[in-house]
Amino acid sequence: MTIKHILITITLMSITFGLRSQTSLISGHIPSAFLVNAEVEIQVINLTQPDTIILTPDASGLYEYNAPVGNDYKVSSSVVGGKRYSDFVNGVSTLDQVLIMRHILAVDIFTSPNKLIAADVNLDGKITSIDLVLARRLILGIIQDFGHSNSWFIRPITDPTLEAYELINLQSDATGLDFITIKLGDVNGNAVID
Ligand SMILES: [Ca+2]
Ligand SMILES: [Ca+2]
Repeated sequence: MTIKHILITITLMSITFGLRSQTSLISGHIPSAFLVNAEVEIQVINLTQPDTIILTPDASGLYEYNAPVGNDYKVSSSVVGGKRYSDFVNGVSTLDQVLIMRHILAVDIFTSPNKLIAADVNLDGKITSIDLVLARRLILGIIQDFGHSNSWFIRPITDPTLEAYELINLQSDATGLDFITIKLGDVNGNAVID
C-alpha cells in the first residue's frame, strides 16, 4: 500500500467517524391528553457543558433530543402556558378536603408520593391545617389560587418526588423518560386533563 493509499484510507476513516454522530437519544412521553389545554416545555439541561435545550413534545406527547455523549444531563418538564397554567380549581373537591384532614389526623396517612405532593398546596414541604384551610377556601370560591403560580406538576414517572431525570455521563440512548402530571389539591387524582 502506498503512502497515498494510506492517506486516503485514513481520510475515509475520519469521514466515517465524523459522520457517525457522537450522540445518544434522550426521549420520553408526557400524557398527550394533558397537552390539549397546556403548553408544555421539556428542559434538557447539560450540566457538563452548561447549556439548556428547550423542547416541545409533539401531539402524541413524545419528545426527543440527540444529546452529545459523555455529559451529565437533567431532564424536566413544566407547564408554561395554556388553560392548565391557572387551573387551580380543577379536581379539588370536598372529598380531597376530607382525605387531607384524615392524613393530618393520622387516620389514613398518605403513602403515595403523588398524594403527598398534591396535598401540600402551599408548597412548604409539609401537609398541615394551612393546606386544608386553603383547599376549603378554594372550593368555596373565597380564593382563586394557592398563593403561587404552580397549579400542575410534571414529574418523572419512575419517582415523582424528583423534579427531573438525572443522566450521569450519557453513553447510550436514554429512552422511556416519561412524565406524569399531578394536580395540586387533587389528592384522589380526578382532575380532568383533556
Ligand atoms: Ca403545606
Ligand atoms: Ca379530587
